[in-house]
Amino acid sequence: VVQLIKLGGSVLTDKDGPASVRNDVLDRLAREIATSPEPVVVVHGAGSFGHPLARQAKLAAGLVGPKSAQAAATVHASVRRLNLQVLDALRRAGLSPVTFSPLGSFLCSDGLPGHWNLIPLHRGIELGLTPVTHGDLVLDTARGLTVLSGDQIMIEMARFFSPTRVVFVIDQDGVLSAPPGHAEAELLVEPTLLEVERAQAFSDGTENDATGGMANKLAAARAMVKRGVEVDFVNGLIAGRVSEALSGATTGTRLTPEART
Ligand code: IP8
Repeated sequence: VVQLIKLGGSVLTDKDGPASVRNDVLDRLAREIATSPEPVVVVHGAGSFGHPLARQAKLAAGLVGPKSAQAAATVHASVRRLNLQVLDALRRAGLSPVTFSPLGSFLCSDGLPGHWNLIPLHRGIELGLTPVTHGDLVLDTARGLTVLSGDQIMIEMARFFSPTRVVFVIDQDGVLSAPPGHAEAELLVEPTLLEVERAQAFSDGTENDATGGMANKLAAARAMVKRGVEVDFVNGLIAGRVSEALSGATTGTRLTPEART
């Protein structure tokens, strides 16, 4: 049995700032992941290493102009720089992380991820390695290239691994009923899927994000819960929340398959 964790790019980086990592946060999160009683598969977002340029060059729509290929290569290289820093932090925490790159393995059709052979990741876990992957540019049969979010990758992973738990590490205390700052925004602790759907509709299109931000994450979470997986959202900026979630405690928002309606 494994646990799946998505480290949000907005936690690892300041999404609206230049491409730089919050090193203290990354190191602490790596140490918290290392306390997991079960093997962990780590997926991370792109944050400021991917979203600003991917949005600016409209890469989600594919190879739309003469400079698209070059922009795609730039974003890919940048995301890999972030990925190396994640590997370094996980190694410092005592784990043995290895990256399985989506760009070399995934073929999307019009934005929808196709098959990815995850057996090598499974074998890696058996050998004591910690598989790591990330949101990235991937090849697409209709668009040439597209932006594949780590959140989409989580759905594929959950399908294959049937994890005990899926944890989304974000930069707020959990899922809010309305976008942060909104007068009605309050923390949903154990929401029904209907409440999650409402929160999703509320956040749609409100963010500076190449892959749909919180709305996309909530859509991914709902898809997983419907298949019987428990999904947690925890604040990665607060020490201890991730290790507690990995040990089974509720520290933010928990979506459970029992609370479906
Ligand atoms: O941060 C986006 O991945 P995400 C990947 O997981 C790029 O949504 C290249 C912007």
